[in-house]
Amino acid sequence: MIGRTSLLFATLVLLSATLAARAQNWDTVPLITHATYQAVTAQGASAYGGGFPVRLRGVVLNNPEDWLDPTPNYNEQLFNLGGQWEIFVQATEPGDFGGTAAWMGQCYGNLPFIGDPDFNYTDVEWVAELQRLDYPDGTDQPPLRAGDYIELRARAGLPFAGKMNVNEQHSLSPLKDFEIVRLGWAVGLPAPAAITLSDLVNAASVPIFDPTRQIGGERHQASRVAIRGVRLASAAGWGPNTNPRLALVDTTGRQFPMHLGRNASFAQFGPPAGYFTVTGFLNQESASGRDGYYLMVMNHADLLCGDANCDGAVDFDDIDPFVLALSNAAQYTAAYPGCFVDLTGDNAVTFDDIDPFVAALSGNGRCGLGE
Ligand SMILES: [Ca+2]
Ligand SMILES: [Ca+2]
Ligand SMILES: [Ca+2]
Repeated sequence: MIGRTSLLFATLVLLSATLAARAQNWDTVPLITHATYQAVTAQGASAYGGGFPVRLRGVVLNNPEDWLDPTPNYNEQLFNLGGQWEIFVQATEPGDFGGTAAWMGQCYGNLPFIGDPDFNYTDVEWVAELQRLDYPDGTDQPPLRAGDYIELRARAGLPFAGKMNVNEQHSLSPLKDFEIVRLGWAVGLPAPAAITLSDLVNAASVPIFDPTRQIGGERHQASRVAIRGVRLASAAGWGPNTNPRLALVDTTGRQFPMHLGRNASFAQFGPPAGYFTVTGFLNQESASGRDGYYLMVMNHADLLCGDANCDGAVDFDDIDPFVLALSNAAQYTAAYPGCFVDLTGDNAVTFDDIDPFVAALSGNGRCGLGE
């Protein structure tokens, strides 16, 4: 009898929390900028003190399953979070910049500082949580995708490894749920900032950290960049869901880490042999908050080979710049700073690069073809 009473009580507590969560009037909740939410101190810690709930708007940068595996996986193993789900949302409002990640895990109870399986979602509960997020307009409508414009409605968040995330603060209570409202379908990804590795790291490959977030890793955190003039330091480990990360390197020897997502395209297409432009967004995982930036690349199509004029497309406009690179390297570098169209990886543009250039041209810049 006591058991049934306490079960009834627990059910009533959950029900009242659910009703309270649903009762939230979001129209009166402040709409804040990502720049405000991601502000940091000079030491790299979160400087956000605005509290919750808040609303943030922006464009979704990744399909969640291209980054983390959401497959339900209830377990009680220490550190094993079971299914995980995360999107990055880039600012689009005038005057705002950067972006914010929204994360959920299935088995919070397996975190050592919790250590209690009562804090894990069952597989059924986890699927229900994800359904809410993946289908903001109902399951009869298309799922949330990269390029959708959304409002993120956060009841909670935590600083994690250099970012201020939206999350549930490791709680199963509906009072900590975050919600997604799809304001625009498939509006498209924001144009990437055109950069080189010198915008992210110094000559010794030490990350550039600016606590005002105007330059370096903070500037580009959770937002799209197109990094030109890079190759792989090594192709070892190439494939979906790279662990450890690969290293990008430029002609000066600067290095920067790159993570390839879970998308099968990384198994279908091989690594580029030479230099390329790569488009993705920056993540940060850092103990100090002042380093640990890396590039997130979600699809093989985000690597571009043969873009001799670095305009983001590989087409006939690249032929003359390629011929210039072949005939006069100094003039080419002056005309197209940061670009390098060595496609064979021997650090020179020679006749050997002609065939791979033609292959890239006929393949719209797809890397890993005919090299
Ligand atoms: Ca940061
Ligand atoms: Ca081009
Ligand atoms: Ca070459």
